[in-house]
Amino acid sequence: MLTDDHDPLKGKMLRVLDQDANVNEDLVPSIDDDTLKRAFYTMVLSRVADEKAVAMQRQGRLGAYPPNKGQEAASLGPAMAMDEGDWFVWSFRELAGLLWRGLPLDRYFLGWMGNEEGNRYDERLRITPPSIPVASQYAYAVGLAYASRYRGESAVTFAFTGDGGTSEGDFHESLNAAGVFRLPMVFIVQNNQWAISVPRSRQTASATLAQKAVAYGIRGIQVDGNDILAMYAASKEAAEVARSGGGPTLIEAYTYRLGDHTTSDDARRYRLEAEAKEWEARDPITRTMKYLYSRGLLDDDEASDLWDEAGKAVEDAVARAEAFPRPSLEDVFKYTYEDMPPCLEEQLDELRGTEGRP
Ligand SMILES: Cc1ncc(C[n+]2csc(CCOP(=O)(O)OP(=O)(O)O)c2C)c(N)n1
Repeated sequence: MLTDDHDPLKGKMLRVLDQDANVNEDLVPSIDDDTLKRAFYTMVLSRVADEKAVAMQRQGRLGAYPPNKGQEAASLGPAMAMDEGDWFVWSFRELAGLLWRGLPLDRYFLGWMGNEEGNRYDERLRITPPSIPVASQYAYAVGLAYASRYRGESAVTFAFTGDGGTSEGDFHESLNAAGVFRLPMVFIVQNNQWAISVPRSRQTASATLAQKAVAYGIRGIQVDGNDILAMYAASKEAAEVARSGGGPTLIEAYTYRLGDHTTSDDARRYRLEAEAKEWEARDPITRTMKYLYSRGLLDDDEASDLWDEAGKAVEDAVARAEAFPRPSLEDVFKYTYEDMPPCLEEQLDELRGTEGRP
């Protein structure tokens, strides 16, 4: 078992593919060539879409946005290890995984443009909406996993949060409950080294985040989060354990946020540019590309075509999102209560009276 051979308490991290594309042949998971190429394209698509979203925010076409740049492999590996009926409970920085699960990109843009319709997904995708209250998604992920088992389904629930999320009560309560009930779950912590301006060293005195699993009696593993092969292998094993009744696993994806926390942030004010530069050399996309080159599965021309294809797909998705009807005023009010209480009706009436005014 990878979790036995990579004990976080012994300081072992799982890595299969290093930044120069050397592979540990003993650990390479079985992934067919087409799937590998599709994984590369998905990361490229995520990167192009992410950069477009940042640019659109600057142009006033999209609201505050949390960039994913550098973290593509950390959500894609788990998504690749999922079965169709599994649950993908995301936080707010998991675009590559969402694309792999089949989320239409125009929905993604629409959601960040502030239109709630963007967060209304096809139920068959089994993707929950983004969760901004940090780690709160872990609580309902536990509920989903409990319900799946209660109904006799074989679904595994994959739940994401960040390193900052591990300091929230929801994180601890959820891991505790998942451990006690041996729920079919995979918890992924995207340790991107920063929670806004709080560095990982100030988040917890634990040497790793993966070792927090020990306290809850569940498996834990620290994985190179920029290594798509390692993220897939660890997630696949965790999913198999969960599906066969072996309980949850905590995966710490050791990665880095190359961009700002959100478009409202300026990371240069609290972290050294040299640090980001160092991590740029570990970029998951470059690393996967080098690996595909070395396997003869990709060359410069084909790679360039894939970036072009992604560019077109992003422009099409943006056009569809921008052509979507604007939300109505009522939308702001009508989803909290089944019957709108008088205080909200009053506010809605008042707002209707001001409609059209500058
Ligand atoms: C409960 C809660 N507290 C504070 C915030 C404000 N906030 C938004 S993101 C964030 C940091 C989250 O850091 P981390 O969990 O490491 O994820 P990352 O943003 O780095 O992906 C904070 C404090 C929030 N959204 N929810």
